[in-house]
Amino acid sequence: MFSKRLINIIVSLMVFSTLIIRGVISVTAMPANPVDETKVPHYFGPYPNWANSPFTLPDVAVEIIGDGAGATAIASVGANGAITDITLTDPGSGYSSAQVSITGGGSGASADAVVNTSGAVTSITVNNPGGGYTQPIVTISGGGGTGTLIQVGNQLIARQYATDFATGPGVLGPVLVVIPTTMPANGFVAGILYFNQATPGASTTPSAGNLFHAYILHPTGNPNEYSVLWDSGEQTVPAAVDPVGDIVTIPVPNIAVTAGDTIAFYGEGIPLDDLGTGSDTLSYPAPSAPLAGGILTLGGVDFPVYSQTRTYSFAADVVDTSAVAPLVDATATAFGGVDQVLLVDGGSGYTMPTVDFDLPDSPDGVQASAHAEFDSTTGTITAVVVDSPGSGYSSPPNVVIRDGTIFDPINNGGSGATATATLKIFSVAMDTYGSGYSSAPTVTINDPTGAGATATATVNAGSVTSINLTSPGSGYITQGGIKKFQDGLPMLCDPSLGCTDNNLGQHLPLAVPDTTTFSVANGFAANADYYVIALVQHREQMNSSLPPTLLREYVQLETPDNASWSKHVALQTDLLDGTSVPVLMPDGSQAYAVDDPHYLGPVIVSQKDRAVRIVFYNLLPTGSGGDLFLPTDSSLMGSGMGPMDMMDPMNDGTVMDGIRNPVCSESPKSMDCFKDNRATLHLHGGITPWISDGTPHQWITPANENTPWPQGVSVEAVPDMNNVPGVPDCSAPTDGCMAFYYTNQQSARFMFYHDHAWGITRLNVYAGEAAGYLITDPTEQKLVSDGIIPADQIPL
Ligand SMILES: [Cu+2]
Repeated sequence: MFSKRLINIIVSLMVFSTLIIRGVISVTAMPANPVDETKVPHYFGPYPNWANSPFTLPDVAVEIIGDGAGATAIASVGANGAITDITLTDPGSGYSSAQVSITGGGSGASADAVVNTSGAVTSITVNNPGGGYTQPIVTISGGGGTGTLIQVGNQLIARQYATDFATGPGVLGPVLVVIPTTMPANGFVAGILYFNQATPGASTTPSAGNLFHAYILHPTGNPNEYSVLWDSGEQTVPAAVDPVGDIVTIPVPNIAVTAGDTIAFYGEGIPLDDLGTGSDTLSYPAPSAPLAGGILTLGGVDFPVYSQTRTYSFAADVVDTSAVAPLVDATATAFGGVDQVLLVDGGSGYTMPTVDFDLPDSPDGVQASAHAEFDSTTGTITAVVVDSPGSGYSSPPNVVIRDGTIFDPINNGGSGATATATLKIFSVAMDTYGSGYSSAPTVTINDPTGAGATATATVNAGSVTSINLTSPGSGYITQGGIKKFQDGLPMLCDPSLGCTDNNLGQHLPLAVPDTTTFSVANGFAANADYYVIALVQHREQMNSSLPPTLLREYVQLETPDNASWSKHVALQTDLLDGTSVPVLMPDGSQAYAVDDPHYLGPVIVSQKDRAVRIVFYNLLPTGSGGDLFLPTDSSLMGSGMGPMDMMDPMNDGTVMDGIRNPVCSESPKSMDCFKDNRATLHLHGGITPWISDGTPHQWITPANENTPWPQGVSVEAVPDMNNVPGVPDCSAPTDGCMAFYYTNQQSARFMFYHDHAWGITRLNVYAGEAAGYLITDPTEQKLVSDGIIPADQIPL
């Protein structure tokens, strides 16, 4: 007899063996001895084993966090789940610092990222080859740093007046004020600042509620004339928070400025002093606000100057990049191919002219080639046509025009022809990479004759250059591994009493019998246990290292007899594509189960000499959705080709022929093939009458399946199970159900029931079509009552 614990161990071994089969174990080297902890797998030892499965969930994740973007890394895990190495897979860009976050099943690992903020120029890409180059010189400029933040304009303080008051707050007033500023030679404006004065002073109102536009102006070169580089749009001075007032910043999208540029505003709300000092320029009345991209002239008709000495609390944040330079300049050489050949002298007397160029300057360059056109009467060269420009020339190659070739010259042939070549630029090679770059410098290619070539530089500043592992930690799983013994066992339980799940949501449900339908009281010769069991396609998570696995599982259906305690689970068919659809009964109604489907359940517990009667519904998906999700060798007898009208496949001895590409392995399957969703029940080890054995030819397809062979040739109904009130009639070949009668005329034992369909039994059982089956008897009960075997029994 089997105690509950023993049954769990047996069932767990079945689960475990399935898991082992699922992962393809790859071992790079054999362990040196049974306790060699450095190799895998290492069964039953203190360390988990790994199986390289593409289906497993990742465990160790390395994330690089910082102000840049794009840096990625992966971790390697060694013995005891310690991290042995972190490899940078993408350096990313834009980082000034970075932290490394390591997450997963283990703990204690940490690492530092090294960020290169003083970069080198790594490469230069030519965007346009140009032409006509004879002495190309590459200049690399700029790119040296992030600049210095400076503030230009006036002090941001409370002043005599909180605002001009030509108009009331809320009306954009006719005042333009240009603030004198000291802009750097190179830089950009990052923000406009003003003081929001909370107390009105000598004004009628505080700053709040007034409207204005902020501007960045660029002098045109004409006296008092400016172009408008940037317009903030209409701003409303907010309510001040501080009792005196606040400095307010208006963000500016890095508008490039140079010496002479300045800032201005149109409107009111900016505090001012009118103390006979100050150098701000006030224009009043200025009837309309300047427009972005427009031109304004101070003192003109639109912006008359109002002569007063004033100072407004208005300023700008400017990033000064004029002093920025790389620590060490990078240098580079431009290489190209022959652009044109210019004939200097045509010579004379040529009969078979050839053209040769010098070898390229770069060792990986390609020699250019050309041919000459000539006047056949005078033998004078008229043109040299470039056939192939070659590459790797840093200066134009010499051009030699011969009669005949260098190896086979024409004696006393033509002479005197000379020509020169020019280059187009194909590449720029770094000679020295420099240092101290934080942004890409400008690349220019200068030449006395050529033009048009452009190039851009790439720098490595701001990239993560390496990751230093500071602590290896332990307990991590390498990505692609399966960790064993990490999940609780699914425990056997009676769903009518309640089940407790393991950490994966699993339990092993008992089937709960209907003891009244087939009973002496109902006119039958003997009492029997009756179950309605269905087969469905369902996902269940088998291990924390794996995503849910697609399975074919048995489940006990809801009937009037068990409806009082049934969990009323609306069954879903989980499809290979990740979607789910409702499971329907043959009549099209939703199928309900007493419990969720669970791998290796429902377990039937029977008693010796008391029959078990089962109505089995095949509720697998139909059509191509019913094709088995496991690889199916349809050339095996019974698993593919139907019994009639199929030609033997042609053996052409090629990878394309019918022998090697069985027609019934195609999806969707041909109508001539047996369906993959055939199924039956077979009580393994049971003494069962042949009509209920579930022989290989006693399978059935789901109702509504479109097939010439809806059921196997030896399907037989249980004679007294037709026309029983409340019991489905499974006598038709297309009803999708079958009836079974198990005698249980055997002593106590552990068995299981599983699929037996012809040609695909092995695959169906592997896919999950198996569940436990026990018989108990009085002998076993006596052993329990005598204390010989444990009293820890299956609840009955
Ligand atoms: Cu068997």
